[in-house]
Amino acid sequence: MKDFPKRKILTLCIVHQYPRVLLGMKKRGFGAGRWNGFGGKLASGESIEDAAKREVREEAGIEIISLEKRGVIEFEFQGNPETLEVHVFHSDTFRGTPSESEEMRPEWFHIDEIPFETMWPDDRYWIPLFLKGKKFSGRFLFGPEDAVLEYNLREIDNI
Ligand code: 6U4
Repeated sequence: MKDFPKRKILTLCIVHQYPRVLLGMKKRGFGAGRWNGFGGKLASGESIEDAAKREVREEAGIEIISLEKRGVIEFEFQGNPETLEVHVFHSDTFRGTPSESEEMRPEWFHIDEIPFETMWPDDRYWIPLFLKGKKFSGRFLFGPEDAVLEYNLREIDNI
């Protein structure tokens, strides 16, 4: 049978209350050992935005009050037909206090001290746009050891 390219939709939410951002140390699964925003796969019948809120609740223990979609990024891995379509959200209002879950250990970082060395290698490209309030779309191709082999990234007016 022919292999059709597969596409998986994922959410990624970064809480940004200037001058700090909330990241989580991923304790297990995909991206373990890296600081990242909170997010994951959609449950069946769920909207992308509802999934984004649910994942933050499950992973960081806080209730997102408002969020805005800022970017869509496609990730591909050399030799793998699957594309990850990650919808990136910005939030600046939530209820509760971030707390550790089985999946993530949340921590606030000053925007001048974002730990890019321990994050997905694409983050240093798009997080500066995100912090400036820009909207963006992009694509990254990863090679061995998740090195960025190719990428494109552009600011957009509407998402
Ligand atoms: P479960 O079902 O919980 O085991 P898991 O395999 O751990 O899932 P999941 O659902 O937490 O994965 O989703 C992965 C998360 O990582 C999503 O929030 C999207 C995010 N992500 C994936 N590739 C990324 C990349 N290159 N850069 C980035 N975030 C990425 O900043």
